[in-house]
This record gives sequence, C-alpha cells and structure tokens, in this order.
Amino acid sequence: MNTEMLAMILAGGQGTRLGKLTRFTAKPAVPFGGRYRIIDFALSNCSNSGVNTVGVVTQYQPLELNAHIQNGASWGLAEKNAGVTVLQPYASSEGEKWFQGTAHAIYQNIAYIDLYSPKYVLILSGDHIYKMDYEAMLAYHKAQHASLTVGVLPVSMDEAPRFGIMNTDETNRIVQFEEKPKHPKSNLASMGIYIFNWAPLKKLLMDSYSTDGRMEDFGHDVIPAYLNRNEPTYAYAFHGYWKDVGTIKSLWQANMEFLEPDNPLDIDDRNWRIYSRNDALPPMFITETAKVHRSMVVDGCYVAGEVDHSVLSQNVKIGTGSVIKDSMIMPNAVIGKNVTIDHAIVGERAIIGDGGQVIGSDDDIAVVGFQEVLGRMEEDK
Ligand code: ADQ
Ligand code: ADP
Repeated sequence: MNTEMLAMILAGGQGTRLGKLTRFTAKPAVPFGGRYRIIDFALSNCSNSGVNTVGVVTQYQPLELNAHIQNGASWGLAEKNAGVTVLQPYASSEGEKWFQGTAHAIYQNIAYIDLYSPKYVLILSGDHIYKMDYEAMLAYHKAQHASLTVGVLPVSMDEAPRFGIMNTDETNRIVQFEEKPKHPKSNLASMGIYIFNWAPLKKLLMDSYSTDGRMEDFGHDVIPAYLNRNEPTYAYAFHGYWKDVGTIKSLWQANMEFLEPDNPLDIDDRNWRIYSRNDALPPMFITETAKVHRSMVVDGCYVAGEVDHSVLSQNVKIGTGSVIKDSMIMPNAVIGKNVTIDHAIVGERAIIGDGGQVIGSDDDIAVVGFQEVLGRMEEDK
C-alpha cells in the first residue's frame, strides 16, 4: 500500500468545556447544524482534497464516533485505495495508558502510518468547523521545500492566549512560536493543522521516546524542537470561515451563524460538499398548529409548536404550544407541550416535559445535557 499523504485526525479530546453535552460523547461526535457531527468537516475536507487514507485517533468515549464513521463510505472514503481506520489506544509494551499529548498519539500509531509508506502526514483536529483544501496546502509545502507547514490565521489579540502563536519572516518561515502564551507577541495563530514530511517526524518521535526527551505535544514540544533544529518550518495562510467549537458559547454561535443566509461557510457549495452519515429517516412532519421561521429542520422531525431561528436535528419532536427560539436541538430530543426554549442547546435524547422552561441569554446559553430528563409528559402523570 502506498499513499503520498495520509491524514491523521485527532479526535480524542474529552471536550470538558462542553460539559453535559460530552459526558458520554467525544467532542468530534457532537451534533452540529442539524444534519452533521463536528468531525464531518475534517472528513469531508479530506475526501474533497483527494486525501483518501485517514486514521481517526480516538480515546475518550469513542462509541458514538465509531458508530458514526463506520467504514467511511458516507464520505466516499471506503472505495478502492481509500479508507478510514478508527484507531484506539491499546496496551503497549510500556503498559496500558491513555495517549498523552497529540504527538504521543501519533507516536503510538507509527505502525499504522508506516503501512501506507506516506511521504507526508497531514495532522488535523476533529473539532473544527471549516472548509479547506489540503491539496493546495500540500502544493505550498512542496514549493517551500518545507519539512513542516502549519495552517495559520489571524485571531483577535484577546483570543490569542488560547492558541499557538507565531512570528514569521518575509518568506513565511516561522521564526518564533509559543504555545498558548500568556502575553502573546502577535495574533498569528496556529489552526493545529500540520503537514509533516513523515521520515524526519518519525525519527524525532522515535528518538525522543527512546530517551527522556519525550515529545508529548505538537504545540508544546514538536514545533519548538523543529525551530531549534532549524528544520524548514513554514506558515500557510488560511482565508475563510474557521471555528473551534470547544465551548458552549462558540458551539451555539456557530449553529446560529449556520442559519444566516450569507454564512461564509456556504453549505450549499456543490463543489465542496459536507458529507455525513445518512440514516434514511422518514421526512419531517409539520402539523397544522406549527409555525416555522428562519430555521433548519431535518429528517425525522415532528413539529406541532413554534420554531423561530433555530436548528432542529434528526428525529426531534416538538409538542403543541411549545416555542423554540434561537436554539439548537440535538438528535432524538423530545420536547413536550407548552415548553419554552430560548438561547439554549438541548442535548441528544434529552426529554423536556410539558410546561418546561429552558431560557438562557446571549452571555449565558442554557444547556440541557445528553439524555437529561426535565419534568414529565402529561401522559406519564
Ligand atoms: P488545542 O486544541 O488546545 O491546541 P489539544 O488539546 O492538544 O490542542 O488538542 C488538539 C486536538 O487533538 C483536539 O481535537 C483534541 O480533541 C485532540 N486530542 C488531544 N489529545 C489527544 C490524544 N491524546 N489522542 C487523540 N486526540 C487528542 C491546538 C494547538 C494550538 C493551536 C490550536 C488550534 O496545540 O497551537 O493554536 O490547536 O485550535
Ligand atoms: P477542553 O479543552 O474543552 O477541556 P479538549 O478536547 O481540548 O477539551 O480536551 C480536554 C483535555 O482532556 C485534554 O487535555 C485531553 O488530553 C484530556 N483528555 C482527553 N481524553 C481523556 C480521557 N479519556 N481521560 C482523561 N483526560 C482526557
């Protein structure tokens, strides 16, 4: 087996900042935009960019993620010379342990990567909403004769401490890099997207794990080591919509932006489709009492109440007299009669009984957790 560039999607984060939504689900498996899960964006980008061999590195609560990805057929990644492999932590000779940092997760999967003898390895995060052509990034990487290319974009100065921050010279070579600096010296941020020449990265990881100088993390350890060793390391500027949906607020915001007709993500782009698993659900049903405005409502939904500026995912039920406004309702949630939901995210399979109130604000989005049950339905009383 041989592939020029193989992708590794890091999908192991717990997503503690998403609280009750990720108690039983890895962050990349969190539903987004009615029909999708967050990881669909990275998987679709791979497929659209002609990157056909993809390893998905999981760790925390991988069941939902496994069920979602299956053999990758939904993203066109199960055909000849292609494939998605879901990689799980395994007991190594060092004893059973979780992957530690991101670089350690790659180190643990060297044998998988070597099966395909790639020249380049593309490292991605499973938790970003964006459309990006990795083939164009590879062309840039080759043109610069780089050993490592990092996808970058400017962020606001107050957000900069959440990111890897760098300075570049006039040729876009990275001359300085700090992971999550308290006092950032620039606003040029790493997207956590890397193209590495595989041979030198593999050597660095193998050497570091045979000594004490362990390379746990790309941002903290590997990029600084590349700069120290004078490996040609370049920044690749991304222009477009990109969102790290790691917090409740950013997840809610990204869903609301998804409803904007001029959303820069342009989900209707036929040349860059975002694919997802298709469950062949029945069509949605809207009753005579329902009112639906400015909303996305997908397959399997039943709506008898009022829905305004909201996203309803698969199989959501909304009872009569209920009002859903500025909210994101995740798959299989059941909402009873006369319920008010405003500025909220309702988790998968949550149940909200008759008369329930879930009301947040711009600064404090209300959350009902995965499988959480609030109140009771009339029939149960
Ligand atoms: P963070 O996103 O904070 O910063 P990290 O927590 O290491 O970095 O996670 C990166 C991705 O890897 C996430 O998708 C996470 O779920 C996953 N992940 C983490 N540990 C893992 C493990 N052991 N096994 C599998 N997957 C794992 C990074 C960079 C910054 C950059 C931001 C951009 O370090 O420099 O600015 O991404 O979002
Ligand atoms: P957040 O930043 O919202 O807390 P991340 O997805 O970035 O979420 O990951 C949170 C942290 O949890 C990371 O430092 C990651 O290494 C750690 N982590 C991931 N999986 C596990 C696990 N199974 N057990 C303990 N910690 C984990």
